[in-house]
Formats: sequence, C-alpha cells, structure tokens
Amino acid sequence: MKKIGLLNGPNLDRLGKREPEIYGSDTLEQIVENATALGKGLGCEVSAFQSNHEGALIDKIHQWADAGFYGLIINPGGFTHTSVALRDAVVASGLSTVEVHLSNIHAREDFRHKSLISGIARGVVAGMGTSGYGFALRYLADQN
Ligand code: DHK
Repeated sequence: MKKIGLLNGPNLDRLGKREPEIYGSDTLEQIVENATALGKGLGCEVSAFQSNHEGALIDKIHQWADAGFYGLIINPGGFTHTSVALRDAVVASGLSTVEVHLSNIHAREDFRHKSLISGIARGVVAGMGTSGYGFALRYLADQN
C-alpha cells in the first residue's frame, strides 16, 4: 500500500462554516473520509493531519518522510503565499507532492497569485473545490 499524507493548513479546520461561497460547504472531516475511502480503492493508505501552526505542519512532513511515505497532498492555506520554511520541508522530504487549493487562487486577490509551493510540487490543482483532493490522490496512485 502506498502511503499518502493529506496535509491541511490554517483555517481549513473551519471548512463548512468558513466563507462557503468560496470554499464550499463540505467539512474537513468529509474531505478526509472521502479521501480515505478513495485511497483504499486505489491501493493507497491515506493519513490526514490539519494544523493552524506552521511548525506542526513541518514536523508532520518530516515524520511522514521518515515513515517511508510516498506522496503528499498539501493545501497549505494561507502559508501557501508566505512560508519558505514549509516549502523547504516539502523539498527536504522528497515526497511526491501535489498542491491543492479549493478556490482558484489566480482569480482572487493579487497576494494569493504567488505560491511558494507550486514551483517544487509535481502538480497543482486549484479551483476545483473538494474534487481537487481526489484528483491529486488519483494522480499519486497512478505514479510508479
Ligand atoms: C485556502 C486558504 O486558506 C487560503 O489562504 C488560500 C486556499 C487558498 C484554498 O483555496 O484552498 O489563499
């Protein structure tokens, strides 16, 4: 079984309540449930973690790398646009990484157009709502 980490950053624990017109009405719990079930069907074991704290996200990436994970699906939330440290952790992990955003960050405020993660990710999905997590998982499941 390929091990895949599903990492969600700040404020994504508020999904379902937070600006549903932008982020949709699904909760993070539903997203994790769906990804776990889809992963099983694709031969992947999905482990999920969310934190509002940069260091906790970085520690989890290190742990998953040390535990022999294959891939990482990451929605870094607001840290997308600010965190060199999170980018460095992803690079150091060697995990095959797909960046996911629920919203189309390129169609929003200028400060959201720049991602520090995109340049080191294998792929990026933005603006496809919660389906984006499924697309990322299918991609990672297909890779050798
Ligand atoms: C989620 C956030 O929390 C924002 O800070 C990003 C991203 C966009 C999303 O679309 O999932 O700018």
